[in-house]
Amino acid sequence: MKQRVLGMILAGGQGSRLFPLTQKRSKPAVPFGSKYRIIDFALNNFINSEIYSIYVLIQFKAQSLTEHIQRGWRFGTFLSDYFITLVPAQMYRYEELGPVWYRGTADAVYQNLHLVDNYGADYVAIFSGDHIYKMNVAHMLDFHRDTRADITISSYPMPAAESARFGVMTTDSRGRVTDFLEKPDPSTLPGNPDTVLTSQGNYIFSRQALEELLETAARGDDEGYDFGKDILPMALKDGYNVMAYDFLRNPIPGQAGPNTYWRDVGTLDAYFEANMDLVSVSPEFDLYNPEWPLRTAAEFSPPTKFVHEAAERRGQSFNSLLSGGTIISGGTVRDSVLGRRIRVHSYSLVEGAVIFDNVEVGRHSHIRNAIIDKDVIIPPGTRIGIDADEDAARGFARTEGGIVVVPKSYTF
Ligand code: ADQ
Ligand code: ADP
Repeated sequence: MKQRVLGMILAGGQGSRLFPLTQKRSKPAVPFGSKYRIIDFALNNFINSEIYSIYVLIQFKAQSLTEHIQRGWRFGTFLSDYFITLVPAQMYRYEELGPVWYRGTADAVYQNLHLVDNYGADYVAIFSGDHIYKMNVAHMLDFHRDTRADITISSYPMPAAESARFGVMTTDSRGRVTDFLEKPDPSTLPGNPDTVLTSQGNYIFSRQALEELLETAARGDDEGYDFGKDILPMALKDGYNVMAYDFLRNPIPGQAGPNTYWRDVGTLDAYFEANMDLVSVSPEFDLYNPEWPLRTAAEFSPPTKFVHEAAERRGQSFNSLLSGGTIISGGTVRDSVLGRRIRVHSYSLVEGAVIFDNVEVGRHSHIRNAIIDKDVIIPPGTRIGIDADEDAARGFARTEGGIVVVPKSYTF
């Protein structure tokens, strides 16, 4: 009989370091790359790997994510094994746990273990909804089966100096995990290594191991509700077979060479850089691979238009991504990622900017090194990212890397 694989996406993250982009939405709902949201990449990884039964676990500021998924990620109605269903924290175990929301990543799954049971899953793929990458989950699943693992963690090498942001593991020669430390301070790493093997926050569990570990953790006295902090160290202590899957060996159809691209986009600078990569001449991350289609919630917007009325009112754009509903009339856009329904008026210059949906750039404006969230009208003659004092006077945050952020619905 065909083995049953259930996909779960952890999508409750606050993304506090992305503030103010996460002021009104969770991190997985943050727009990325003109027409996508961060969660689209995790969803596409499942769909392109033929995992069609997916629960998306949400809780924090989930309205935007909910609307995105309902608008764009619907299956038909009569195939019961094809679903992408949102699972908000709903105190399903109220009688047993009292009034608690999801207390961590493992608790989010624990509170929904009945879904694993109802589905009759043999394997549960529990993936983070926070990252930009492509991953053929079917290949990781083969590895999980071949090594008879109880748990497989997808892993990625990182400079040791970054270890405080990740789960860090050591493995034996066959890839079996021998030790797992959640976010260790680099100075405490044994042997002072240059690189470490980090967890990508993506796990495949055999069902029995998942149920046993989550039930055991729930019965324990220690307040432990995270996969990285609590469940994985416990699994090692209890002798489960925990394997590290090498992400760099993950084959993506239609893509030559190793699969090296994986970005956390956890900070505004990292987020900005990842967008800028897309508009570079040879991006590391390819949106145009027809063998790995990247779906999102589409909208029926009119085509993008460029209006050139005179030599000095040249509507033009270079090295940029644009989506529907946009009119570049007499202004210039370069090295920028623009969302939908953008207007760029005459004599204005937008360079090195990430602009979300519904933004109007008035005449004679100049925008540089900026992220502009949704629904903003920029009046004529405005400068953003040009003069630090002007930006500070308007209350715009400026990142370490010098990126200025204009929050959603800001009024000038
Ligand atoms: P963190 O970066 O700390 O470490 P975490 O905040 O646990 O990640 O979020 C992991 C995923 O779960 C994200 O997709 C997030 O949106 C989601 N999430 C967080 N809290 C949730 C909740 N209460 N309910 C539902 N979803 C929730 C983790 C691992 C590390 C690993 C890094 C890789 O713990 O070991 O190295 O991810 O980025
Ligand atoms: P600007 O202030 O930059 O000069 P406008 O908004 O006046 O730009 O528009 C300039 C040109 O852009 C218009 O003459 C028209 O050709 C085109 N344009 C503007 N709005 C629309 C629209 N809604 N549909 C199609 N074309 C439009």
